[in-house]
Amino acid sequence: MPHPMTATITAFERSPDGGKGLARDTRVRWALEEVGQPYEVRLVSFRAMKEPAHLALHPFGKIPTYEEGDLVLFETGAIILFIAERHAGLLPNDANARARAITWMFAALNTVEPPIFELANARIAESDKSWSSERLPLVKDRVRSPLQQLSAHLGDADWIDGAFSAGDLMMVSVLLRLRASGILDEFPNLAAYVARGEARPAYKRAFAAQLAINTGKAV
Ligand code: GTB
Repeated sequence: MPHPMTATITAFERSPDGGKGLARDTRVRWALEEVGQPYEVRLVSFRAMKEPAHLALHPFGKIPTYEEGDLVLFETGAIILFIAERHAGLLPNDANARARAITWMFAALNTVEPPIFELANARIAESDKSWSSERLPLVKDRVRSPLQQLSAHLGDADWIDGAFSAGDLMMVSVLLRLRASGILDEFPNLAAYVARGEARPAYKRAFAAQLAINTGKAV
């Protein structure tokens, strides 16, 4: 029997990536693993996501959601910030360092992720359009632009601002999606940064848990 305050998150019943860890529940699982909190998972089909029961949790009909007691959250930024503020391990104690870590979470979500999301859309949803191949180089350059600056900022540091934080967790989660495009490898220090994130035991547990759902193998 789970403890009544054990959080429940939602995830794809069957992720389109087949368990590569690219769906956004992985980053929430990772945050929960970093702070050592157990969680339950409720799997949702694409159809159920748009039905009233799920829309009552997530007004935009997406995953992941986060339920803990009476509290229901959506948006991975809000969920991970909630987890990081509630439990030790993802935000520094110093107030300014904490504010900077949160700034990097926003940078990942508002500056780095949008062009990466757009590239995924261009490659998948627009690939059959006559203008797709003409547009793609432009979309890729929009991805590269913040990465050049991020790469210069990171330099040869392990993490973005001192010790590993929720800012790194979010940034690595966002950059992961680029691997298949080859663009991540254009920035060796960012590729190594992502590999460092993936090597963390908490990430490995999160990845294994979502993979198990998509391959039907118990963790
Ligand atoms: N801004 C929201 C957040 O950060 O929580 C975005 C949530 C979101 O887009 N969720 C997606 C979803 O529910 C799943 S993660 N989509 C279903 C729908 O819109 O109907 C996006 C995603 C989906 C699939 C892959 N993949 O298979 O590679 C990768 C990422």
